[in-house]
Amino acid sequence: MKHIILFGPPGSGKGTQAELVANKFNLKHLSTGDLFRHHMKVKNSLGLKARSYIDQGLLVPDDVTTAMLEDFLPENDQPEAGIIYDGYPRTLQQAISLDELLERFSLGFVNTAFSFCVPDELLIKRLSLRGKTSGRSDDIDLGVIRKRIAEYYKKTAPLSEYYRKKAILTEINAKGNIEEIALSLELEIRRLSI
Ligand code: B4P
Repeated sequence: MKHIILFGPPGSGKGTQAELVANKFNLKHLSTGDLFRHHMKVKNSLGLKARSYIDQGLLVPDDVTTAMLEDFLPENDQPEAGIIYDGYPRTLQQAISLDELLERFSLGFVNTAFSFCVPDELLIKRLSLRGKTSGRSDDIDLGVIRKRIAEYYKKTAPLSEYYRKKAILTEINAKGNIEEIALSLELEIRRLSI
């Protein structure tokens, strides 16, 4: 089973590209952001907890997020060719937990991690634009958007080093249009023969 990670700052296009890659390569698309939004919509206790962090632009604590993944993995050990992770891991602890869970459930290992690189001004532009139509509370307030970007640099950017040391990091220039980025991602996946 293949395991492909996409990480990058908010608005870098992870969710957009994960969906395209999942369809192209018959992968299951796991978006922790979408899972949280589902729990928030049905207003269960996990959703209420997640909302208190997401609305402030903060990451949801690792134990809450990893518990959600622990439920997801055993239910998704078939039939697709693998999983594309969109927004998980987002901290070093989550990266370690993912490796441990894959081993515990005998699901293989992370094959590659793509780091999406986009300048901050473009992130702010994309997210503010989405905020006008998405109804997402975390896309509306400029202060919250900036907080999310700051959280990324503080907590998620160090993942580059973690995956570089394992020799599975590929940086993707995610400044262009959606089709150009999708094509470069597809070529990389084929080149790496994942
Ligand atoms: P996510 O749902 O992952 O939201 P995101 O970071 O904004 O990225 P998303 O994938 O949705 O957007 P994309 O860049 O594709 O997370 C939301 C929140 O949940 C987090 O802030 C955090 O609080 C919490 N959370 C989630 N996972 C967590 C974890 N593991 N640990 C702790 N907390 C967690 O797209 C953005 C916009 O840009 C879209 O409108 C899109 O159409 C547009 N766009 C994309 N690519 C473009 C391109 N090339 N050109 C022009 N526009 C483009």
